Amino acid sequence: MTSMLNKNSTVTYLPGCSPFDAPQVAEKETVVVTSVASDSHTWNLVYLQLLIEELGYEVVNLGPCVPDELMVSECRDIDPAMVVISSVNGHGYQDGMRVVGQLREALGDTPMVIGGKLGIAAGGDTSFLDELLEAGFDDVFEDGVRGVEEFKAFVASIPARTARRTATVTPLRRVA
Ligand code: B12
Repeated sequence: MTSMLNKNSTVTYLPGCSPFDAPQVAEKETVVVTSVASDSHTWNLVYLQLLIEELGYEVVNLGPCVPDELMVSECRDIDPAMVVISSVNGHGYQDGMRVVGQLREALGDTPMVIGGKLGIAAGGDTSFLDELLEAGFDDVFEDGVRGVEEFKAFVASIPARTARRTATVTPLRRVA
């Protein structure tokens, strides 16, 4: 196809319409969804992945039965905007207490939460929730106590990491 322009042509673009401008392209932040070492349940993780994607994030789902060291090393590599731990087998409290300090050491003040069925009292005994908060979680979502609506509110409250939320596309260079 012959070009409408010859090599001496000059093209005038409307302000902001030039392909040589540097557009701001929204880049989705990444959230890590993971279960803990003892827990083999998976649909809770699938559910959370879909929910968090709907909230506008990329999700890396580490899956069930994630050993502590793997969780920490993956989170360190990914440097996520948030870590969401889910456990429903009744051992989430113990697993969460064990791993949160290691995650804090690796990720600093990155938001991290845990939720699901963390004990075996079906929300009846909430005494351990404060311990999880004191150990380092930013929030704890025990079924029947704090649920998905509260989780959504938590996600909405996370301060945007503006430097990473928008990426500047390298301007195209004009070929002489
Ligand atoms: C399917 C199932 C299994 C399957 C899992 C297969 C698989 N690939 O996932 C198998 C057979 C392997 C299994 C094994 C066991 N299971 Co099971 N399992 C279930 C069952 C029937 C359904 C779970 C499910 O898929 N739900 C669908 C998902 C989408 O929902 P969900 O898991 O409930 O998660 C929701 C909430 O918890 C919440 N949520 C979860 N995480 C988070 C995190 C955050 C941040 C937030 C906001 C919300 C949130 O959101 C989700 C959607 O509403 C439940 C009972 C039930 N009806 O719920 C028992 C259940 C979870 N299992 C239970 C138990 C005890 C076991 C075993 C220990 C049994 C045993 N003695 O071997 C083992 C544990 C194995 C292990 N190592 O973890 C108990 C847990 C009891 C408790 N915590 O008080 C349950 C509740 C059954 C019961 N009533 O006793 N299980």
